[in-house]
Amino acid sequence: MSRKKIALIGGGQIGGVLAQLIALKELADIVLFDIVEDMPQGKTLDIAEASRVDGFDVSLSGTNDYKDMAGSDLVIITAGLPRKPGMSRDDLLTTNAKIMKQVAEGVGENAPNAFVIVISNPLDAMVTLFQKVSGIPHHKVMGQAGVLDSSRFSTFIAWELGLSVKDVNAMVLGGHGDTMVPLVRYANVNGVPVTELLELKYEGDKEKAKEVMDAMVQRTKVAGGEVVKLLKTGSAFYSPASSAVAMAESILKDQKRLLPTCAFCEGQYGLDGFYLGVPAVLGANGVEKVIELSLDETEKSMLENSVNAVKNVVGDMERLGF
Ligand code: TXD
Repeated sequence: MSRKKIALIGGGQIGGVLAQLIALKELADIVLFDIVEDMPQGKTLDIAEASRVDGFDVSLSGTNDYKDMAGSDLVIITAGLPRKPGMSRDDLLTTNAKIMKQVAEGVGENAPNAFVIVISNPLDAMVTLFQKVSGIPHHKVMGQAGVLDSSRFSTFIAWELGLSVKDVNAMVLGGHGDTMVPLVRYANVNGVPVTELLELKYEGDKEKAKEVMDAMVQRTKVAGGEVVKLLKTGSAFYSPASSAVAMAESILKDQKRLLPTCAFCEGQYGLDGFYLGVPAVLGANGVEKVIELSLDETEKSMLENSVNAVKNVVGDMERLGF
């Protein structure tokens, strides 16, 4: 098996952690691109110099030239500004759309056969723009948000129940904004519904159990902002990197994991020709299938609300000329 190559576009906070995680997992050789001179070269040199200690055999290089991403199997994009306290993800639209357009041209020209995972915010709009400008087929272009939002939800559930997070399965659908849809009904711990475990914990007090679940759902929706507020100088970067690596691994190793992915819908969930966070099978062909779950009336209306929020941002972007 020949070695895989991953290009990381954006060598900031998330880009740096991505490079280190990919190296530790020996998932692929790494090219880290940024417009800032010397910085990606410095970061990759630093990570490479840990290779003896950590025992990984991958090649790492930093660059300011798009040509160096030629032949990449997969590209992960974090180029763009992160939020500052008080900002919504949508506030980043104009600045990051300009950056994403440049990036899409660079990737489209130099790595047209790669799979692409976009991380930059506002996520749903940035994935849409990247695909349109790069011309890379829809099934190869996707966004990372749902894996992280679901991991956050799972973490809160594990803390609340005092159980291992390894056994928690919870999924968040919809756009990567405050209208995201954590799926309460499907959340479980090794198959046991979380709603049931909460009722057991609160000795049959259904109201209390619901109150606690509602609070976890709410915390999940604003979890990105909670981190931004604490960090003060940027947004979450460890967990978004881990989440994108899980998606990359599923594609490069053809694992066929069912992961919440910002994927192109063609009729699913009543959406045609539109990117949204949905459960998708990720394998050697990229987004191999979008799974359409049955949703109850409340879930449907929450998802519709989220779809409208995404449509508004994408509409704003188009009105701005992107
Ligand atoms: O789950 C998710 N999808 C996210 C997304 C979770 C958290 C943060 N998320 C978003 O990722 C965040 O709102 C930002 O839009 C991106 C990247 O976040 P990061 O924390 O890594 O931001 P940094 O540290 O500012 O890094 C951005 C880098 C920086 O080094 C810039 O020099 C570079 O992007 N940059 C560019 N690279 C390439 N090409 C161009 N044009 C360019 N412009 C800036």
